[in-house]
Amino acid sequence: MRHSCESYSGDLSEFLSTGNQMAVLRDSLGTLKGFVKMATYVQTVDIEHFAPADEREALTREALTREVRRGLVARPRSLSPWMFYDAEGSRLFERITTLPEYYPTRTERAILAGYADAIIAAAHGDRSLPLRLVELGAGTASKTCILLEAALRVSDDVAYVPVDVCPDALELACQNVACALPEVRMQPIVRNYVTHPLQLDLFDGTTLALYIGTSIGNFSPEEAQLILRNLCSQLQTGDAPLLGTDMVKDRRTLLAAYDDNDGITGAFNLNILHRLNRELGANFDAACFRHRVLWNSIECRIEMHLESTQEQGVSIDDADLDLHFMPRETIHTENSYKFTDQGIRRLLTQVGFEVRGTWKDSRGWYTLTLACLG
Ligand code: AVI
Repeated sequence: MRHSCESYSGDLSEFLSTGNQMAVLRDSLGTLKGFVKMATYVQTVDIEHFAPADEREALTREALTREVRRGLVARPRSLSPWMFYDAEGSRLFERITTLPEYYPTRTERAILAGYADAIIAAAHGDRSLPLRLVELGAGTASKTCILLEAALRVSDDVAYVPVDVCPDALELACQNVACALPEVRMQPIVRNYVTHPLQLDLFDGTTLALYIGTSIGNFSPEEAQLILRNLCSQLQTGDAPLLGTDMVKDRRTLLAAYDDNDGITGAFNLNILHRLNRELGANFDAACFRHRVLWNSIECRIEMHLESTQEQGVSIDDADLDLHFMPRETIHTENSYKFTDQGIRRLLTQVGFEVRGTWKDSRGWYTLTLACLG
């Protein structure tokens, strides 16, 4: 930057990165008026299928109603983990990711920080081609910027396609990336990639498909296969998926990660009941349920449940349900599968991928696996 009242003979564009804008204010005679204003980069992002808020609310209520009628009448009772993520649940999840006991987020971030250049080099062999990063379940994209920065170090044509069921999360992801890395072209997609397989535009370059954050662990092996098979069908030779997985480790560490001392994960679990009170006119007394976590070593998964502490009746008016809970009866709310190297390899080869590279932390608690079409 230089003093605005002095003349400048150089080329002002040298101050700008690709795509940035600058307003140069002059009077009608063309004399520089005394200051140069640099505007921040503005990118117009079309969020595909962005339904109006009331339409989205109605769809969510419908899905909630369907899910409570299915899950709370069945034995054993269960509710699907997508129900955690209303505004309050998403806020609580963000807090979970910073808890000392919840190691997956910071471990994955550290692996990305250490190996982002190596991952990009392995995924993007031909640097002359444009690079597209597609991210399933993008959330706030806080870790993705590490990879996007590495991508920008080798290519000046980088696109980012965050895919998420939640338009608010997508908007935040776009804002975060646009602020930090304005050179990246953004093409967000609102989609439930589990129920509605992704349909990517044809791309003349390399696609790196990110499925990180160990989100795959919240699906059964059959569902996980289906998600990856759908992803595989959208990729071309030379493209690569990058999968983040939490690994099997000692039981104490695993249990603590889902049952923290401050009770944040408990509040996250119980929020499902508050959500049903708020959105479906239910009358759950959350104080009469407790957060329960167990390690299922046969299925290789952490399970979260809500356990009724007493005999009680609950009604959910908008779903026309009257429920009766016995003491210690549970609602199964989440599975979080943990992986082994063989398990990851098996899952990927079952759906048509081959492992191309793996990156781990020093304790081997978490793995990032880059694959390619087999
Ligand atoms: C989003 N998902 C990968 C988290 C997990 O670890 O399974 C959700 C979570 N549930 C409790 N704590 C975190």
